[in-house]
Amino acid sequence: MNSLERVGYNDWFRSQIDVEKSAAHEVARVVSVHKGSFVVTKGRGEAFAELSGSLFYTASSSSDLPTTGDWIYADFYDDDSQAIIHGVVPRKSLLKRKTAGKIIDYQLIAANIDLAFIIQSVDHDLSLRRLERYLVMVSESQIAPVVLLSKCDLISQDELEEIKGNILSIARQTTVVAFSNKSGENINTIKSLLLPGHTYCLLGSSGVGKTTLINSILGTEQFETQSVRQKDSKGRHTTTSRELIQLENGALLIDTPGMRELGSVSVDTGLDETFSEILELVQRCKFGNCSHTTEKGCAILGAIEKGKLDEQRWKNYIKLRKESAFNEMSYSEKRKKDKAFGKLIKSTLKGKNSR
Ligand SMILES: Nc1nc2c(ncn2[C@@H]2O[C@H](COP(=O)(O)OP(=O)(O)OP(=O)(O)O)[C@@H](O)[C@H]2O)c(=O)[nH]1
Ligand SMILES: [Mg+2]
Ligand SMILES: [Zn+2]
Repeated sequence: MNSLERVGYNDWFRSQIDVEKSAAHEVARVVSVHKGSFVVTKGRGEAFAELSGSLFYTASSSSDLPTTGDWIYADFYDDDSQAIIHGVVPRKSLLKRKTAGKIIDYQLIAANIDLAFIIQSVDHDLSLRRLERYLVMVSESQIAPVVLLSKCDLISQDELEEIKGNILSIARQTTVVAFSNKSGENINTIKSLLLPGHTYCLLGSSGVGKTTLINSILGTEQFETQSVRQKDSKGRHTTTSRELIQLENGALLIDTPGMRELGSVSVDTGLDETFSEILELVQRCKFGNCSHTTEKGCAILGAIEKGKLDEQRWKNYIKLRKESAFNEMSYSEKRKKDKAFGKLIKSTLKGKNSR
C-alpha cells in the first residue's frame, strides 16, 4: 500500500492530480488547521505547514484555501518536518457553512468527506428543525448522512422509540443509530459503518459526545472531553479544532468543534433532497402558481390539515428556502464587487509599474 492510501488516497483523487503540479510538488493531506498554519501528512509522520504567498494572495474566497481533509500540493523540507502548501487538489466534497454578518463568505468545515455522522443527544439537545438544517447542509455537499442519537443511557426504551419515530418521520431514507458511550450500546454498530480508506466526520452541538464517541471507538481516552453545564446541559466547546484521526482499520474520522450556530444554507439541491415529500406535494396543488397560503385545492394545506405534513416542518422549509435565496443573491453580488475591486487593484498596480 502506498503510504498516501493509509490516509484515504485513491483512484478518484489520483484522477484529479495536475501533472505539472505533481511534478513540482508532493501530494499530502491536511490533518488539522490552526489559525493560518496547518498540520499535513503523507501517510507517515506529520509536518507543520504554511501557505505559499501566491496561494494566499490569489485566493478569491475562503473556499480556495485548504481545510482539514484536503489533498494538497506541498514542498517538504527539514527532514519532512516542515512544508509549504502550493495548491489544493480538486475536492470530492466540501462541507461549509455561511458565516454570519454582512460579509458573506464560507467557513470551511472539512473536505473530502464520504459520510457525515450528525449527532444529537437524546436528553436536551434534540431538535428536529436543527436536524433538518444539518441534513440540508450535508446533502447539499453530496455527503451521505447518518443520524446518531447519543446518551441513550439517560432515557427509557419507550422514550427512545418515540424519539426514533419522530426522527424517521423527517429523515426517512437515513440510517438512525441510538448509542451510548456510557453503556457501550451500539458502539460496535457504529464501528461497523467505518470502512477503511473512507473519511467520516462528526457533526453536532457542543456537549453531545462527539469526542467521547471517538475515544469509545479508539478504546482510549486519547482526546479531551468535558462535562456539560449543569444548569442547561449546554456543552463547553471543548474541541476547538478539526482534526483528521486515523483509525486502526484504516478509516479516517474528523472530529469537529460543536457549532454555536449552524449558519445558513446556500443552494437548493440539499433542500430538495431533505424535503423531497414537500416537492411531491407541491406538484399536486390545483394551481400551478399556488402560494400555499389560502388556495382551495392546495396540497400542502391539505396535508397539514390531515396531519400528513407537520406544520413546523413546512415552516422550517420555507425559512431555509428564503435564506438560501437571499444568500445566493448576496453572494453573487459580492463576487461581482470582488471582481471589480480586483480589476481596480490590478490597474492601479499597472499604473505604478509603468511610472
Ligand atoms: N450519559 C452520557 N454522557 C455522555 C455520553 N457521551 C458523552 N457524554 C458526556 O457528555 C459530555 C460532553 O462530551 P464531549 O465528548 O466532550 O462532547 P463534544 O460533542 O465533543 O463537545 P465539543 O467538543 O464541545 O463540541 C462529557 O461529560 C461526556 O462524558 C453518553 O453516551 N452518555
Ligand atoms: Mg469535542
Ligand atoms: Zn399549494
